[in-house]
Amino acid sequence: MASEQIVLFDIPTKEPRTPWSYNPFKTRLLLNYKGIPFRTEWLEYPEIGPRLQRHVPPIPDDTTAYTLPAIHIPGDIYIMDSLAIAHHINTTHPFPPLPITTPEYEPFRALARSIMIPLQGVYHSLVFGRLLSSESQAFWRLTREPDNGMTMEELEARHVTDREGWNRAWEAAREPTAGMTALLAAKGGPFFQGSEVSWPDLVWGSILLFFERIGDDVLGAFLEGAGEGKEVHLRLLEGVRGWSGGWEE
Ligand SMILES: N[C@@H](CCC(=O)N[C@@H](CS)C(=O)NCC(=O)O)C(=O)O
Repeated sequence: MASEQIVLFDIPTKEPRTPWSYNPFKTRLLLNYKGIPFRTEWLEYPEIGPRLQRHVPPIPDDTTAYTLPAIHIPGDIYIMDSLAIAHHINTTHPFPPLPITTPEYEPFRALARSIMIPLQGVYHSLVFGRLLSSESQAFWRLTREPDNGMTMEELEARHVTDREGWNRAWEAAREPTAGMTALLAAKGGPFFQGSEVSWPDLVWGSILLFFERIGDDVLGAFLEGAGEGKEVHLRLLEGVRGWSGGWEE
């Protein structure tokens, strides 16, 4: 019965609604990889706090108290945070296995951070301009504009429209991208552990899906920056793509 299914709370694009956000993508990939039936409940940014606050404690000491992904498991269990969800699901559904703390985990996290930080101006402005509904756009003006110290339009002008700004962002991501390529290729691919899937695959796969959802220009710039290494990222992307559904109405 539908009411007995797990519910994944995810942030939609504007109509027609599709997933795009990389943190919720991790849980979507996880549930599909584990073969767990679920349905999607879409929450625009301003709806996240009001929907979750009766069920989960806020994130301590953080200006953002409630985030997605979150899931609702029949029996009235709510879990917020992609990693907490992954640990819980690994306990309730040990098969197929999904090792989380692999030897790649810490170097992977550091590389992913170093890739994403210089790209923030690119993806914040393009998510705002291309993907979000007007409701979520209004929320981003209140939260991401102070974060970036400028309007979304200024951010886009500086990091996307201005080709020098665009090139500078991708250039800064190039070295950690080379590190990520080496880590992903180390055991022969398509996954970080070779033929076995582990948590970093779902996280990195989510980021590649996110780039793709923003646009061919973004995924294309990433792959160009990866140079000859682009094939290993494309193999991972195709390796996780089959787990990216479950939202279609
Ligand atoms: N550590 C968290 C991060 C989640 C996160 O930051 N989610 C963003 C969407 S990608 C969010 O919900 N932000 C809410 C807000 O900015 O108010 C996880 O992996 O679950």
